[in-house]
Amino acid sequence: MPRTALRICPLCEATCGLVLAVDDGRVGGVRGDRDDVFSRGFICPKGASFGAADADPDRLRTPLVRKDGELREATWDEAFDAVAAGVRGVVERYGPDAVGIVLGNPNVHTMAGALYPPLLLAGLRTRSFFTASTLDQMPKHVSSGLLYGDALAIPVPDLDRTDHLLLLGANPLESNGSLCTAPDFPGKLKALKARGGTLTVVDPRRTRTAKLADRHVAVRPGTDALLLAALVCVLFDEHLVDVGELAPHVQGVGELGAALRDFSPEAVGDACDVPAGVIRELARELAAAPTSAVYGRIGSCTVPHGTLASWLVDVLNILTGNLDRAGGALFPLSATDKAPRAAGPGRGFALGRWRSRVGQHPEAKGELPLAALAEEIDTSTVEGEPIRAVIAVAANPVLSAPDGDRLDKALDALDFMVSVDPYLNETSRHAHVVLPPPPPTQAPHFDFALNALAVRNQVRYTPAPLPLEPGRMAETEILARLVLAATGMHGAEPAAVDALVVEQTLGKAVADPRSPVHGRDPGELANQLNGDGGPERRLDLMLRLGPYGDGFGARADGLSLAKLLAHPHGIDLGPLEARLPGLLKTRSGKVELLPEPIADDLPRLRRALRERAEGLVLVGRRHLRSNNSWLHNVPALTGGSNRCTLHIHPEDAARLGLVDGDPVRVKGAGGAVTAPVEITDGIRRGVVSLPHGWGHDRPGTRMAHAAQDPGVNVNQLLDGSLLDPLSGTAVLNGVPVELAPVPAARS
Ligand SMILES: Nc1nc2c(c(=O)[nH]1)N[C@H]1C(S)=C(S)[C@@H](COP(=O)(O)OP(=O)(O)OC[C@H]3O[C@@H](n4cnc5c(=O)[nH]c(N)nc54)[C@H](O)[C@@H]3O)O[C@H]1N2
Ligand SMILES: Nc1nc2c(c(=O)[nH]1)N[C@H]1C(S)=C(S)[C@@H](COP(=O)(O)OP(=O)(O)OC[C@H]3O[C@@H](n4cnc5c(=O)[nH]c(N)nc54)[C@H](O)[C@@H]3O)O[C@H]1N2
Ligand code: SF4
Ligand SMILES: [Mo]
Repeated sequence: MPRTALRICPLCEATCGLVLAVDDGRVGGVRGDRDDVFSRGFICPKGASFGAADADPDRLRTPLVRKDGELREATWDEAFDAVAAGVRGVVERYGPDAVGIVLGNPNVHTMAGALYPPLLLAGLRTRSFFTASTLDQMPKHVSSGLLYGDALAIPVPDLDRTDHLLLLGANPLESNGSLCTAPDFPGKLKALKARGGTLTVVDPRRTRTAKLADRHVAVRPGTDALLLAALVCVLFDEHLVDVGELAPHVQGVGELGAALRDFSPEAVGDACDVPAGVIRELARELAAAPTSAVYGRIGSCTVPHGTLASWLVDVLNILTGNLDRAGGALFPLSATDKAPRAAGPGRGFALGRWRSRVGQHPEAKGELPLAALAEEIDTSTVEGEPIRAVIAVAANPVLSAPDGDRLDKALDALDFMVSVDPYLNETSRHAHVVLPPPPPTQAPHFDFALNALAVRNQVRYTPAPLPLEPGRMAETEILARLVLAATGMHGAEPAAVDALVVEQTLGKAVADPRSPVHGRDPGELANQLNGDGGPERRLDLMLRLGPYGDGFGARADGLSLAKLLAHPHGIDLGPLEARLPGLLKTRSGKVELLPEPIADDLPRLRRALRERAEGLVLVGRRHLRSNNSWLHNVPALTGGSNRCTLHIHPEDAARLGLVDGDPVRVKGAGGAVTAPVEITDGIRRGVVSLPHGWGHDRPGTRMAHAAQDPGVNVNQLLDGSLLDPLSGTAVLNGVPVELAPVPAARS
């Protein structure tokens, strides 16, 4: 029978509500859910292709286990037997640090990815922990950790109410937004302009977002921290600093002004290629606007001074009195956050509690740089055990991280590797066991991670639109079994994993005098939990103990899973509200404006004033119909302008004798690739751009459509040595490259 089913889209951070037309176990049409309390019917071309992506025939249906060197279909029991033997063998022989855990981006888009990896990490107790964050937003975590004492406290621009948005290194018209969950980000920018607000975009490319802006500043790649420091400098210089109501909760304003004194607009102008006059004007506008918000993303994170730039974004919001107020940048409060606590000193945030074995990179937020994974596997000349087994969940670092060729070899030499992945791709082809999750239509959805970054507080849950096909295993169960197999409890019931979490969480809650369930019987509370299985019961638990929860009866109208299920289009929890000082966990109990690790990194920024590499630098780009490395197998989402071409300015092309469409050799520190030239004045002089996630021509993969137009792996140009030192984040933008025409092309 044809019917419709709701599903929150997992394909980007916007979390749009979709209405799927379902017939005979398949998705027909897809439209945006007009009744969704948050996305209000918005949908993009990726969401519209959700059915095609979901039904991709190359998605694996059964586990694969390597026998005699070859990956063959196997039963789930055989697969988990092999995982237990493989991981435990390495742990017992070499210790837990010899097992690397690698988590990729889609973990923030699945319930399983939120609920189980923390248990895997805690159970295995390995320090060899890597995620896509160190190719992405780790600088923001570090800056938040240092400023607020909480690496997860990330303020988001109040898109719906701000009068002035300064956006750096983000292209939400293609990406649909990041660290700022906002369905219809493009519409919100248009609405900002329609209500008389101002949009400034800082990007070396004239992106679709930049075209929408009142002003586009084509900054030189990698110099946002200098530009932002100069804005701060002007605020101090021209007596425009006004911290406003936040003043009692902020320390270090004076010290900050002194520390940034030498970064005047005149001093940074040459390095940034932005005239001093423009910088002064930007600063004055920020200060003069009734409300304003500064927001930076990939182009300001994955650069040599990513942490400083991320910190300066918040510093500007603070100095203009716009942090934590409507129209500025605010901290969301999601339904599964911990209930807010009373203000006061916290434990603070520590960096570098341990270091990586080979490169001696400091940990950040418990993670080591993903760019250092290969060396941690293939280097045995340094003291300590190399990584000999890898557990990869939703990760494709062979394409996403620097120097995929080296990682390819390293992964191939492992004693054991398991990938939880729907595809046999560039990374999972190295695994001894591949555990495929079901397609999204067979999985329920709740945004544990992204609701905490949303521009409006709201909560939505969509149960699985379709039942699991025979032979399928829910990803939550796959990960629960993986936790058991990897931690020496192979064979135990996966439900025991969830039951243990429930027991521990309730145990803590009843002992906490501030909890609404203080003093109650945990067993009785556990019996009250609803849900079809462990993951749903855990969701119910988090909702009920959360800031909007029913507290197991303490607040009659509060949230619970039952209430959420009764509101299939979600529940609006209102606009973002001020959360300071309660949210602060710094040792001082204040916003620490000039933390020591930041101050210690300023001399490096000062040196950057004078360093200006000659020659071309490379930046990335995203296409609306792409998603990192894994959607190139869906025909509806490929072709047209979604191609792996090298964007170059007409003058640079002419100087190098390059003709549109010709192949060009691009050389970087880590290697060389050949891609077709696309000449466009949408990019500034001196800068070229290649998208990431391409390079689908490796043998042993099973992504037939992607392999037809493989593109090249931009990250092969990197050797993995360039990192933002505070966060361990790879420098993926502003990378020096050389170009050479490919002679054969002219015949
Ligand atoms: N040069 C350059 N490199 C970049 C970037 C850049 O801008 N420029 N961006 C970086 C960023 S921001 C990120 S986040 C990383 C992403 O890096 P990764 O996370 O390594 O890559 P993804 O392509 O997002 O996909 C990871 C894997 O998840 C699998 N997958 C998809 N859906 C599911 C699911 O539901 N469950 C499971 N278990 N697996 C699933 C896919 O098949 C794929 O193998 O790339 C980074 N790399
Ligand atoms: N369609 C699509 N959507 C996606 C993804 C995708 O692959 N495709 N990936 C998702 C993921 S994992 C993430 S993290 C987000 C990322 O979301 P965004 O941050 O919006 O990502 P990008 O589109 O890469 O935009 C980064 C911009 O920074 C610019 N840039 C490069 N270097 C610099 C610099 O030094 N300074 C400044 N100011 N700008 C610079 C680039 O030209 C580019 O336009 O997108 C998510 N959404
Ligand atoms: S904007 Fe993102 S969440 Fe919304 S439909 Fe498109 S891919 Fe899905
Ligand atoms: Mo990302």
